[in-house]
Formats: sequence, structure tokens, C-alpha cells
Amino acid sequence: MVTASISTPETKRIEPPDDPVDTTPEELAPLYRQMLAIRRMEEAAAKGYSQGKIGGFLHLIIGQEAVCVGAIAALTADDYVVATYREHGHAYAKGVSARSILAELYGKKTGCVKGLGGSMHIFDKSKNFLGGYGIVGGHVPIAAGAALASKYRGDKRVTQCFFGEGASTIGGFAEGLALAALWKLPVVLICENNQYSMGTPLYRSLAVEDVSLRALAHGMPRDRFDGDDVIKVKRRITEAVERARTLGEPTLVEVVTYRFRGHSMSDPGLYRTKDEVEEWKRRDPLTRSRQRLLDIGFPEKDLEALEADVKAEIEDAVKFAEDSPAADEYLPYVVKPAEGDK
Ligand SMILES: Cc1ncc(C[n+]2csc(CCOP(=O)(O)OP(=O)(O)O)c2C)c(N)n1
Repeated sequence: MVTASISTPETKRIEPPDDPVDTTPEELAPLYRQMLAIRRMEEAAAKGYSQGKIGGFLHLIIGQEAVCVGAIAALTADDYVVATYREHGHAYAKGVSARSILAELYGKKTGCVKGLGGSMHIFDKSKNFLGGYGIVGGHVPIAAGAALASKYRGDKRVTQCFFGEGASTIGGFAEGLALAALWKLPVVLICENNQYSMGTPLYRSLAVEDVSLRALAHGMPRDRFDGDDVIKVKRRITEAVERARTLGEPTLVEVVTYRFRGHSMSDPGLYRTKDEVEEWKRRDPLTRSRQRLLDIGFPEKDLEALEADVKAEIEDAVKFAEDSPAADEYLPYVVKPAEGDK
């Protein structure tokens, strides 16, 4: 008999973080830079949103940066990434520029989707970043489809698909998982378990807390670990990526993480205590990586130069977004009605 295991507020404990994984300044510094750029980009987006310059929904990944940065560091430029509506960081890590992402959020013509997609629909074919989807779990079969195409072509590309633990209760996830296992698709399914689906804590949405166990029903390899050490994320996801590339086999990976902000900009976060949020902030992946860099001999003045460089990059991207022309009224591929047509 399998016993369901679930942490309730009474039994939940926030464990101290594991010891950091061995690394070098050469490996860690560029990953810290990416995480910092994502955080500064999203802080700029939050500001633009509160000023009314960005419309629609805005879901921030602040607190979870080590997951997308570490995972995507395990890929090549040819590999594919498919993500949810909380995807600005994934797009940036896959090579989409801050200019292109922020201009998209601002609804400008220079955005990666010409300003017509917005925050939830970042997409850039030239970077093999295949979205940005607003339908929870609906993108998992799409990722399986991208991986099926790679298998059919024999091109050795790997697809990573990101989703939240809330998506693991949705039909699309079950179908994507089943097809990936049945057809042995080169896909890595990455559950970013940030412990809340909107305002619903996982103990109220999952019968078994460990999402990675779902892999067992399909004979699929699985992994589960904490997501605050970007190097650990990179190492563990690399194993899954290599399995996909060399054996053509999928893996279900669950990374336990925490979002510091609300679900979206309109969420005041009344479903959790300030103490809980503060406790998780003590494990902030950026603070940890910064300290680790200093500990392994990265000079402080180089760190400050890197941080100044990120600041300049994001300030430039905000200015670019603000100065760019507004999106066209029509989708570029929509044929406008001809004169005289009814
Ligand atoms: C099919 C579907 N149902 C409901 C929603 C509304 N919705 C948007 S985000 C969300 C929560 C998803 O939580 P999770 O998958 O854990 O991802 P997270 O937002 O925490 O990253 C819900 C229910 C939706 N977008 N699509």
C-alpha cells in the first residue's frame, strides 16, 4: 500500500538548505548574471505595470530564478523550451533579449511577438523558445509534440517543458506524460513546485505531495530536489537532458522552490504568513550564489562590475520598450477586408 504523504501547516517544516555543489567562478558567474538580470527585468516589469504602462496579466518568477537558469544551462541553442505564463525568466535564459521581452510586455511592435502576445505569450522561434502558454497544463502535450518531431527527424534535440505543481492535476499533463513515456520522447518534464497554485497551498490540491512519483506509473525515470542552488539544478537536469539526448528517454523532474511575490500582480498573498515568506527569502538563490562566488574566490570588484553591467542592460531595455512604437492593430498575418467586401 502506498501511503499518501502531505505536509499541512502543522507538520510543514522548512529544512535548511543542502551544502552547495562544487563549482568554479567561471561556471557560476554567468549563471548568477542571468538570474540577476531576470530579477531586475521582472522588478522593472512590476514597476511598469503599477504605472499602467503594461496591461493584462503579469506573473513574476522572482524567487524561482535558479530553476529556469540552471535547467536551461543544460541545453544547447538548438534545443527547445516550452513554458507557462510565468515564463519571462525562461525566455531570457534561452537567449531572448531583455529588450525584446520588455517591449513585448509593454505591447510594443519591437517585442518578440510584435507586442500582440504580452506577458503570457512570449515566443521566439529563432531561439527555439516555443512559448509562453496561458492554459494550465495545456502546453505539456505541445512539448511532447515538439519532442516527437525531434525523434522523427532524428535531430538529437531535447525539449524541456516547465509547469507548476498545480498543472500536475490537469488532464493535459497526464496526456503529455503518458505519450512521452509510451513513445519514448526526448523531453524533460520539469515541475517547478513553488508550493502554491494561485492561492491554493499544495496540501489542498494534491493527495500526494511528491509530484515526481507520477513517473512511476509510466516506468519513467524521475528526480526531485531543492531549487535554490543553481549549480545543483544544472547538474541534476543535465543528467535528464543527457538521458533524453543519448537514449531518447523522457524524465519527470520536480524542483521544489518558492515564489516571493503574489501569483500575479493583483494577488496580495493573504493565504500565507509574512514569516513563511521571510523564511524562504533567507534561501534566496541570488543571495546564495553571490555569497558562493565570493567564497570560491571571485573578486568583489568583478562582482560589482557584473552587477553594474546588469543594471545598465535592464535600464537600456526599459528605455527601448518605452520608446518603441505601439503594436499594430492587426495581426501581421490577418488579411484586412478589401474595399467593398461585406
Ligand atoms: C486550464 C486552466 N485552468 C485554470 C486556469 C487559471 N489559473 C491560472 S494559473 C493557475 C494556477 C496554476 O498553478 P501552478 O500550476 O502550480 O503554477 P504556478 O502559477 O504556481 O507557477 C490557475 C488555476 C488556467 N489558466 N487554465
